Amino acid sequence: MLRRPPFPRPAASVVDRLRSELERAVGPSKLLTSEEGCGRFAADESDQEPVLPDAVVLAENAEDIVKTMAVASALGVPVTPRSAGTGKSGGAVPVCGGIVLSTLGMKQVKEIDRREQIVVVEPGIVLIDLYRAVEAEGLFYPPDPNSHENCAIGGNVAENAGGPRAFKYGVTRDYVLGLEVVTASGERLRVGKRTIKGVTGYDLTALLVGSEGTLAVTLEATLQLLPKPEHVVTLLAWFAHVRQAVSTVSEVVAAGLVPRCMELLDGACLEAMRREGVPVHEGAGAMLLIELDGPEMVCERDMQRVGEIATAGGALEVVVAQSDTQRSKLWATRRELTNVVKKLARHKIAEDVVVPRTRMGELVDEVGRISEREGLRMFAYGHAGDGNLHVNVLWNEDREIPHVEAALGAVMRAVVRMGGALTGEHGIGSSKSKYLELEHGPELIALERRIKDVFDPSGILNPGKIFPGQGQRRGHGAC
Ligand code: 2HG
Ligand code: ZN
Repeated sequence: MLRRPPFPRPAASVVDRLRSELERAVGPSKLLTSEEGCGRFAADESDQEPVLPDAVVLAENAEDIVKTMAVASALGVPVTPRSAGTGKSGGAVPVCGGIVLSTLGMKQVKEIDRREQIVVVEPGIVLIDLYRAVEAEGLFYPPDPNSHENCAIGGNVAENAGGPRAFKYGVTRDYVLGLEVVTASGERLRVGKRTIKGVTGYDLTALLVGSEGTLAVTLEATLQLLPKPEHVVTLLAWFAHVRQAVSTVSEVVAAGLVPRCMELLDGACLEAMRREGVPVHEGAGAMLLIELDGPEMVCERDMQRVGEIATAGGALEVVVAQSDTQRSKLWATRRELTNVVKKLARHKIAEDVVVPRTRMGELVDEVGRISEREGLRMFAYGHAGDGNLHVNVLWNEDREIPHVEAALGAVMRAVVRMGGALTGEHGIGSSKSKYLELEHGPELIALERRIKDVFDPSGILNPGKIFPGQGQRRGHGAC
């Protein structure tokens, strides 16, 4: 785990008042203040150091959120909004202490409209339950951050989650039509629309999606749906070299084909899978997992073409999943990858950098060079269709930390040099805030800080995230 200097926390006298005022506002059954209770809300799924909040509010409805924000705002205490806590960038870690505001108890599907193809949900709904609800109506919600069994829509909205299907279907922001939110001062607002078109005024919905809980707390999201695809086919292509796999991705795109997923695993990942007993083609140094959806005849035709392109690109073998069970197995293996890699060392960091698709080979080579130079095991896998790769760094001992820091910095600089982005789907959070300036530069960051000030003048909403340094907080618990 990488450590950082601690942020200042609210003073003990403020914490006492906070706890009693929260108890009065939401009631004791929705409030946790014990070390054990709060301890469950100290970390997310990033490698960021856990920080104990002073209080946890288990919101069950919009009123609980409004009341919590009113108390926090009056006392100037930080609030870290949280739904399922599956984030990978430390977004839900309460780095300044204060309140964790959990919305996981708000799981309602409030409305599904088949004719308008929209669904209205609360922030705590877990993605798999959302899928089930809309699929029962013949509809489809495409974003899938590869953790649909655990993650909730509130976090997906906060981080603008992406995942394997983004190449064809885009990311969470592309499906959020409107939001109901509570601002830092406890004001309840609706932004956006319920229609496909609607360009009135500033697009605050687009701004709030991906704002990592720093501008407002989501109460409700109105999401655009699509008709459920008639058919899905999944194929696997094994290559000797990662460069062949990467150029196959570009050739598939150049041929005008639009698979819904194109996932790449490099040689180091395949090695890790072999060790876990997962069957991996002998001699393979890279793998592509490609999935197409649509009308059956189109899928079959396109699958044929993808197979031909992969073979022409040097694939050792192309295998088509023969059944739903086989498909699910392939995806289960891909989903487990993060855990498989985790077993290889005591510590792991998974970045989610993006480069132009055509430069992915360059990135993978650069990762190889950095890994050698710093003496660290590094892996690259992820959403090759989008040029969005999870560069992983593994280490065991604290003495390796300077090398880990050097490796991460080198990856971030390489990505920006190639015209890419620091994060494609996990957000900046607290883990990448120190690199923000590499991509955005000081003037843009100054403007972004002014936007933050407008929404949250005392800086109580998720301080210590996105922006480098001490965050934004100005309240009297001073962080
Ligand atoms: C994925 O694509 C997720 O599986 C998680 O974004 C990536 O933690 C990881 O390695
Ligand atoms: Zn991912």
